[in-house]
Amino acid sequence: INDVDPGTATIPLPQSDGDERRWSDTSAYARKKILQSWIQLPNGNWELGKILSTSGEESVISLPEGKVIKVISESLVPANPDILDGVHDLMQLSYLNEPSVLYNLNYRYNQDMIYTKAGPVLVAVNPFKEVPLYGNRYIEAYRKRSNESPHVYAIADTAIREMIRDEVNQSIIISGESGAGKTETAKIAMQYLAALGGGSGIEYEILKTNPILEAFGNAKTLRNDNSSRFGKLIEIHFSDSGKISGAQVQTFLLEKSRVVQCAEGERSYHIFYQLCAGASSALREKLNLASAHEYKYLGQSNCYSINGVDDAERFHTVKEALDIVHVSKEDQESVFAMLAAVLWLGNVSFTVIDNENHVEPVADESLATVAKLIGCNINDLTLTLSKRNMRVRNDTIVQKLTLPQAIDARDALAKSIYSCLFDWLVEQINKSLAVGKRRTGRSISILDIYGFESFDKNSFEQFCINYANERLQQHFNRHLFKLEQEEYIQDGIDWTRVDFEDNQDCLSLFEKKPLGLLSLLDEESTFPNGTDMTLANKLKEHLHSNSCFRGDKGKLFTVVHYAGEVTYETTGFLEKNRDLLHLDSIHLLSSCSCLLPQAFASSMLIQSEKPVAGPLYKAGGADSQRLSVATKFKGQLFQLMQRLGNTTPHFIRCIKPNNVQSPGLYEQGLVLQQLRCCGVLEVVRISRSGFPTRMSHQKFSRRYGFLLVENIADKDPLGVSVAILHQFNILPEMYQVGYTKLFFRTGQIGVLEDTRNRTLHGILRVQSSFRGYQA
Ligand code: AOV
Ligand code: MG
Repeated sequence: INDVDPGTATIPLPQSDGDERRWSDTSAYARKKILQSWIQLPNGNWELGKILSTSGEESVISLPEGKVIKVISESLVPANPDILDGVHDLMQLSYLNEPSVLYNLNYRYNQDMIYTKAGPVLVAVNPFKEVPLYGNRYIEAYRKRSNESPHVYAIADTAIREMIRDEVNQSIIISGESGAGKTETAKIAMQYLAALGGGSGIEYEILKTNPILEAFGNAKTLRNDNSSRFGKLIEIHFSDSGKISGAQVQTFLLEKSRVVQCAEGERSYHIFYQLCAGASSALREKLNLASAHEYKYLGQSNCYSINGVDDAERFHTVKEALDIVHVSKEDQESVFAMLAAVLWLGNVSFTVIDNENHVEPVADESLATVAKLIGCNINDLTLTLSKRNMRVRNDTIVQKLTLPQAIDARDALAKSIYSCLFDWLVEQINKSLAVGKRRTGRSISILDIYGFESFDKNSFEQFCINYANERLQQHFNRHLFKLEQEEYIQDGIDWTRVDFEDNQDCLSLFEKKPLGLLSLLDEESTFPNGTDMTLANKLKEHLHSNSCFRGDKGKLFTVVHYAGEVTYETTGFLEKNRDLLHLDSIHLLSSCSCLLPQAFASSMLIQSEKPVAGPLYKAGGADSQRLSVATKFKGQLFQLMQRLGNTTPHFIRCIKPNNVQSPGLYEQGLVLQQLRCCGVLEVVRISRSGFPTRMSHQKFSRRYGFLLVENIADKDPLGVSVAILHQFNILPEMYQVGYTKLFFRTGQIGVLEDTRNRTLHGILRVQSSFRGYQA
């Protein structure tokens, strides 16, 4: 919310009622002053036209290419005077409508001004190229507050100041669709905080967590060449003196399935390709490492490289970063060995051993290498991949595996190894970052999760990712609408609470018990005979009347998310939700001689602590000792929201201007859809329909007091303020007097500011500073 900035407030605004979107909303007075209007072209895009004449029903408009058209006046969407082109804050727009917002963002985007404020929210439009906005010179300028252009740096700076001033922990919450720029934005915020320094190089270590976590947790998807496949909250701790004293990383639900399977044109985790491309010949020999093309897990998606990315070079960056966060060379080598083991595991093939189609792994190089790398007996590995021990009451039954079962067992093992490794790395990072062991000071947390995703085919991963985004959206809504209104109430102004539209219905669809998506999914996951089809049917049976749900044919169902509809296919849902790891695999992982048992113990504690009979997720539900993936995730998200709830949030909304990751391409429709679903316009609207301009009584009386004709010598700031308001005939509905501040509707202060300037310049009638506009 901006205090009045003398540089921008001199605009003689066509007086609006505060919230004009359409022609019909404007007053007759305002209409005469509107010179330009937005015209929607058949392709949906908006174009700016000059209003040549308007006579009641019809208006004549000239379009840029010289075309003159007639339109129904009612369809005109008022455009802002040119002087408002590219304002820093959307709240400054006289006419707040979709085309005006789109235009403003585009105008700035074309000049590499990718950041714009939307009231309290920072909007960041992904430039898909390097923009000259970062680095020490900029950091310094924002630190000194000599650069007022909206920026992530400014947000980080405000967070620091508010943390110190209010003694409250802060959070920077970054959201937006996949590929919109969240992870880059998070890094830019970290860069600013790190520049504060800490001592003992801790700030440097914090920055180095990025290449590590990205190598192991990011991958190329169809939406983003560097897509985060996990959620991340990094909490940066500060000492009382405002220096960085340490940090802690928390991660959420890594997409494990990518290790064994990914879609055409996508890649598995970067680190696999980096290892294959960058390992020294000594390491290659030690790990019996082949090239990426020789591994089946990497080969199935037909994509090995990313434009402009040198995997070998990245590998060295990752190794250096591991050095910096104190992962020993030995441990690094063990990590690489585990990665190689995963790759070789994917090459293990099976052969039929009897006439009931039972299989056994082929005793080839792949199998031998896996056993060697993870440090287990080759027979144990063979058994794990061909038989399953099941305990039924007090007996142990040995079940031989068929080919699909054996492949599942193999893939489950690969996924577990990888996810243990990931958790282990995070643990090592945290050990290294926990420098200031006593956490007495305050913290700033930066949240960067995977963005909302909608592909042609959406599975369990998208289901979880989009659910997380739904939660985050609620946090955003509640906070912005609540916060705004609380300030009014605190200052005692007359304000009728505005209820806001939130996404509670969609969240309830997920969370309601017992008939919500998550509960039904869990229930079906406990049925041994549950299949993807029975799950789909169950969802449709119980949820068909929910307005956020639609049952489609077969295994398909659609959820109406805040960001749009997504159709999910239940294939693999049950298996991924159960995330079954058989007893045999658990034994194998906890007994081999590598870093896995240690990693396994910490990351899979819940499972290994109480070995459960047979499939871990037991029929009956009641005595399932292990939480399903979705339920665990839900718990994590609740915890996260609680943690964030105790902080002062700063929101950044990343916007993706095109779907092809190209610079300079701004697709109106795509941007608009994101602005709409993120509620950006609504935030501005709520902020505007309220009283977005605030000024303390003191400041107001100082600034405009000299304009008064009456004697004010004996008046206090409040008295002076009221006198000013009267002298200038500011309509009572246009302002509110609070206990400490004056609150104004949009544009009101402009009149005063204008008079002040004219008086200061000694002229009564300034030439209007903007083109073509008659004052
Ligand atoms: P995401 O985090 O929002 O997607 P990223 O932060 O990975 O998106 O951004 C995607 C790509 O956009 C980056 O790899 C950069 O090429 C480019 N980019 C984003 N922000 C900037 C910037 N400020 N300057 C230059 N390039 C930028 V996902 O993780 O997929 O939801 O799950
Ligand atoms: Mg990301």
